[in-house]
Amino acid sequence: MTNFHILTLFPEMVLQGLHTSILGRAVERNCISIEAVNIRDYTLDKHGKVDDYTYGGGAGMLMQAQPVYDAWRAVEERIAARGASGSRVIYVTPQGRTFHQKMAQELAQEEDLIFLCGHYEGIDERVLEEIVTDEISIGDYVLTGGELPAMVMVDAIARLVPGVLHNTDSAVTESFGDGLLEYPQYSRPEIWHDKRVPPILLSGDHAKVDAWRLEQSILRTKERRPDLYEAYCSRKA
Ligand code: 4G3
Repeated sequence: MTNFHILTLFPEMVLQGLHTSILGRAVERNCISIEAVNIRDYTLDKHGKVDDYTYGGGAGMLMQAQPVYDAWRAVEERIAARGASGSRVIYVTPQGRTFHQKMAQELAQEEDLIFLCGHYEGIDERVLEEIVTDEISIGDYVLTGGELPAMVMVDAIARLVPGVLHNTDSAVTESFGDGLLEYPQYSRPEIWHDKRVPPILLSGDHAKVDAWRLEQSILRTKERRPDLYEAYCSRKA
């Protein structure tokens, strides 16, 4: 069971996206919980403002420290009421380390995970220094907010939490579980647009099927992701 807490200015966006399909059913079955906390609810500004200009000038606005800090405190208090504390706080930012499958596996072991989604040009550095334990990016591109990256990470982590996927080994067998890309897959019909399903897959010989799939995974990885292929070869050597 992992409890995801998402600090955001757009709670509906996050909840809408994450309560759909497999993760929605996992929430209903109490395998995970997903809570979105609206940072704006914690501002002390009478007009509900959460951003301001940056000292030193330059374009754009910055999220202020106070509402972010108070929203985080409220979440930490709820977690403490259940007897847990010191939860990891992940700030979703292009300045972070790039997210990958091993990070997802490690984070899936945590009881509580707090995601902090920034907007505008980011968040006042002083509150980040006080509450953030991990700065993570989903890749080298800039988005309008941290919500989509947080949703990407929650999805990647949640599917590794025990019970979320029904097929227990699909979470490990798929791409990156062993550092290789997935092999090609086929379903009915046997012939489509003059293309046949590789005959070995119809042979019923499970050992041969497994060997073929591994070979295809290796070929694909070598072709498409030479970086992953090199790492795979080093591990095997
Ligand atoms: C903080 C994350 C947040 C600073 C966030 C922009 C892309 C990613 C934001 C900042 C984001 C990513 C919001 N865009 N690559 N936008 O994970 O400059």
